[in-house]
Amino acid sequence: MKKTLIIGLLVIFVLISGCTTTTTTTPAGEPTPGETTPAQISTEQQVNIKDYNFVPDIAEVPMGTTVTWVNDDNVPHTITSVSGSFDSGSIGPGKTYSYKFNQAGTFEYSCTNHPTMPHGKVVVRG
Ligand SMILES: [Cu+2]
Repeated sequence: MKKTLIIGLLVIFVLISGCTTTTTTTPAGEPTPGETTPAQISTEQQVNIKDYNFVPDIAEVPMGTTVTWVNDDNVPHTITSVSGSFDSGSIGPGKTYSYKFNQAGTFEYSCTNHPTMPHGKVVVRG
C-alpha cells in the first residue's frame, strides 16, 4: 500500500517535472523580445540620393539603426536635419554619410545645396 503511494508520488513528480521542462522550453524557443534588442543595435539602412531625390524618401527603422546615405548623383548634396539634430555637410558624388538613430521619432531632413529637393524622413520606431 505504502509502496504504491510512493511509486504514485514518483510518477506524479516525474510528470510534473516533465511538464515544467516543457513549459520552460516553450518560452525559451520564442524569445522574440529578448532577441530583438541586440538585433536592433546592428541594424543598418541605406538611403540613396539619386536624381535629386532621397530613395526611399521615408525610411522606417528600429531604434539604434545606422542610416547611410549614398550620393549617386554627380553633384554634392547634404543631409541636414530640419530640427538641427544632424548635418552631414557636403557629400561629394559617390560619397556616403552615416548617422545612428538612438531615439524614437520622426526625423525630417533636407539638402541645403538644393532647397527645392523633396525632404526625406527617417521614422525611428521605439
Ligand atoms: Cu542636394
